[in-house]
Amino acid sequence: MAKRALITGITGQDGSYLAELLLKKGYEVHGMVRRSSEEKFERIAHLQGKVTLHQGDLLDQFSLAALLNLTQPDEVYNLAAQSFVPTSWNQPVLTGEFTALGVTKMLEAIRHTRPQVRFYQASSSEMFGKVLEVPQSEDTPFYPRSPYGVAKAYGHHITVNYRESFKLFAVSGILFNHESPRRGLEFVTRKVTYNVARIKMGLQDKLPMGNLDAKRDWGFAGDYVDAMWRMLQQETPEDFVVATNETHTVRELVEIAFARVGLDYQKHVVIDPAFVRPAEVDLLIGKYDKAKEKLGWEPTVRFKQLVEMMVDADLERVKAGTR
Ligand code: NDP
Ligand code: GDR
Repeated sequence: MAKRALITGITGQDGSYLAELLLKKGYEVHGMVRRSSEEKFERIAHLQGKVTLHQGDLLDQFSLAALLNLTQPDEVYNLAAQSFVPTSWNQPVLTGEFTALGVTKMLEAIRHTRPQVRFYQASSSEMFGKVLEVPQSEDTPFYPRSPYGVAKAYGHHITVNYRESFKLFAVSGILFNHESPRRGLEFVTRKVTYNVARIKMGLQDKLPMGNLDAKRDWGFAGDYVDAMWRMLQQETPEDFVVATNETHTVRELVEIAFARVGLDYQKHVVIDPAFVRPAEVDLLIGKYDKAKEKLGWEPTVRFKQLVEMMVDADLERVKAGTR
């Protein structure tokens, strides 16, 4: 019989790639979606009829338990969250409700209705924040720098705690930044590649940016969802760092993106303090040795290739008049 998976956050970047991967592997895929006055499921439009969508919300614990009862999943991937770091300073309480307590609500629902489930929690390199070690591994202590990072650290620890307290198969993937042409427009990679395409097409001239010196370890989302799946196929539940072990500045990102369309970033990028954060994560670089050894996982797309893939996709979209 086909394995069944339930994905929260299926309408997000990672949810769409994970749904594709699981369908390819023969899974029956269920997704939880929030009710909205207008249904905007662009990222999974091509999967219509192949995945089953159910209304539910991380804030509503009974909706989670009901969904587990209804779908009887073998695996649950908890990808839903308020995931944009700057918003977490404007809406810290909501971020805590979704991104932190939401995890406990799901774990409680699993514990009481379907304890045999294998559970994946979307943890983040933002938990390392003001890093205490370079590069960062599963053993590096956390020092989050935003309400989002703090909320993710809670979600991480409660997942470990439920594994240890109730013997749940619950794992946490500490994923570093991962991007794709499906990335939300406000995140820095997509913001840059989309605006580069618009500038190239003569639709605007300037690109306002924040801190160009921040360094990130950027990978491809398609690679990272494969690591999530591999974590749930292990014999014993363990946590893993998923990264590329390369770090680049936002300035390099901007330089490569503009160069891809034959432009000089210095003529177009302007610094706008509105995009500078109250507290910054200056340097992230992940050590994925454990994932390589135990999961047989490695990234297939490197930084320059990733940026160019995104610029090319955005050029096509802008030419076609879509986003
Ligand atoms: P997105 O922001 O693209 O997607 C977030 C998803 O969560 C959307 O489907 C959104 O639904 C859903 N969601 C938000 N709040 C709720 C709620 N209260 N109830 C139900 N669903 C909700 O994120 P990504 O796909 O990029 O990331 C997936 C997960 O991985 C997130 O938890 C993120 O924090 C984490 N992560 C991401 C990394 C990255 O670089 N991408 C790195 C490390 C961790 P809707 O469409 O309705 O808004
Ligand atoms: P991040 O991603 O905060 O790392 O969180 P984001 O792409 O928003 O920022 C990366 C870095 O770029 C700098 N920056 C800007 N960022 C944005 N968004 N807009 C700008 O104009 C800009 N200028 C400079 C930022 O200061 C920052 O240093 C992402 C999210 O996906 C989280 O959910 C996830 O957990 C982490 O990655 C790992």
